[in-house]
Amino acid sequence: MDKASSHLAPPETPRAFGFYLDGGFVPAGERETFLRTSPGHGVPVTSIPTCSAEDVDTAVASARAAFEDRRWSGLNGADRAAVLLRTAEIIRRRAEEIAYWETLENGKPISQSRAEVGGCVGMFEYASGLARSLHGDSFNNLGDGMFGIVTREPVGVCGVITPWNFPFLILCERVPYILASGNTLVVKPSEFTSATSLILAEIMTEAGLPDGVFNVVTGPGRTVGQAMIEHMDIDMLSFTGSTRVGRSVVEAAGKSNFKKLGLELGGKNPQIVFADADLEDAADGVAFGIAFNTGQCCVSGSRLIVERSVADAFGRMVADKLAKAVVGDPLDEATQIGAITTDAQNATILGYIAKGQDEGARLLCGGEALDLGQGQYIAPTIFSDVTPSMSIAREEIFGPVLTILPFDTVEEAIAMANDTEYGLAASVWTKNIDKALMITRRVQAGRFWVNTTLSGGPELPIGGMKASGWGREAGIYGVEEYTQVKSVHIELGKRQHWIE
Ligand code: TXE
Repeated sequence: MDKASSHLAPPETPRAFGFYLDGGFVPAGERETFLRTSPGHGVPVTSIPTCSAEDVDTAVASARAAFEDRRWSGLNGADRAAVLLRTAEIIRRRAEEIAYWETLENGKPISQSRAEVGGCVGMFEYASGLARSLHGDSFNNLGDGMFGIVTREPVGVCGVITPWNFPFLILCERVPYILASGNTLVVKPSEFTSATSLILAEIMTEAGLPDGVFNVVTGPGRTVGQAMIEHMDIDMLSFTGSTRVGRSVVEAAGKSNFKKLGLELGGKNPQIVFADADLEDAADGVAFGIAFNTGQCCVSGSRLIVERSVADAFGRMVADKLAKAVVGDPLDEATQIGAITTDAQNATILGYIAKGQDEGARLLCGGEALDLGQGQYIAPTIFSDVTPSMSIAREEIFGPVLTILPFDTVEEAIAMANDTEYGLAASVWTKNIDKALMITRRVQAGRFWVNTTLSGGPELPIGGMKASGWGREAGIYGVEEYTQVKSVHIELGKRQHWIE
């Protein structure tokens, strides 16, 4: 797995993982195992235990014990920071291994996996500083007889349920921030992409994280995930996935212990392009925004809302760009667009492409599965002659499918951008600062890009408005989400008696 060895290939036999409990791997033993097939190669690559609801109980008990005896929350911020920094160092050292398994299970290009792992190093490094700088507030204005302090405390045992589209990145956008304030964790990765979450567990133990602070249970959402969302002893849960399951997470929280929730759900994100934009840059950005990670991004720019005077020409520019993108073996360094991660998602995307044609939209490019001799691939696809009511313009497709909607006025562009149940992300392309700021203010989205798209880093928070979710991850916002605030009132001097 040396980066220099240019001919990466899938393993000859699947790598068997255990799940992770109390500082060590637990082999599958008598449990069933799930054999994950690489979507880019069609061969089995990993074998993952199917945990039971009892395994979830054991993992939560381990995280609870680690929280209650304060082996992590009782450390000072500097000691927690040291563990997070050592984790960053080890991720950097094992980056090639992590990228390899990420690409095998997910189907994303190896160059992209490497870049994502690099981004995850930054998440741990940044969060380490926050472990030291997190603080509360004080009120010295309550008169001579009273002093007020607001402290931040960790919430307790946190559950994290992640999807298959960015298994390692989404995990690292949460875990170091959750750990910074002293919480303990039980993580459930998607059943399709568990390997890199398990590797992270091993790395954190090596970095000095006390046993029991970070546990990973593996298996399907409907059993293992469901046991977590209903659990009475998980204090807060971060869920990233479909809006449908997000709804059941909210219901389960209401029926169990009212656990605090963080939700990052679907998106149908607008890319608003004005005629006065640098159209070369915008075409590249729009192509990237829809084809990056084969469009399997909650923040992918799937609705192109473009000024009518340039709409036809701009659509062709984006199509020309996409025609040059290299679709192929995810383990090949040159590949820019990899495989579709799951069979179900492949069927969903092809279903939407057929539906778009049935509804009367016109294919500008793509529109078909690509036969590369192995794995499952779909050509980047653009639809024009789309109307706002078509399902391809309204529903999250989660694939490389772009719809073009022309507009005539700024007000119309804003209305179209907001004409969705979602509010996760949006981009605007214009050289006019007035228009750029007006759009930024009025379009409802948790993440916004001006003359770029899909950029990010540990400083800026992640999350959505409307049906795209609740709360924010990453940055100082991500640390504060996983704390609870306590108001402390300190009376000074002799008490004025209520009963004389
Ligand atoms: O998501 P699920 P799926 C969207 C996207 C995609 C669709 C379906 O539109 O086409 O969702 O993808 C766990 N209780 N997004 O089916 O099922 C599951 O095991 C608790 C957008 O894969 O929501 C996995 O770990 N957990 C999204 C996680 O939830 C349950 C990313 C997500 O899976 C559960 C992924 C249950 N009852 C898909 N059922 C984004 N916002 O990035 C499943 N899970």
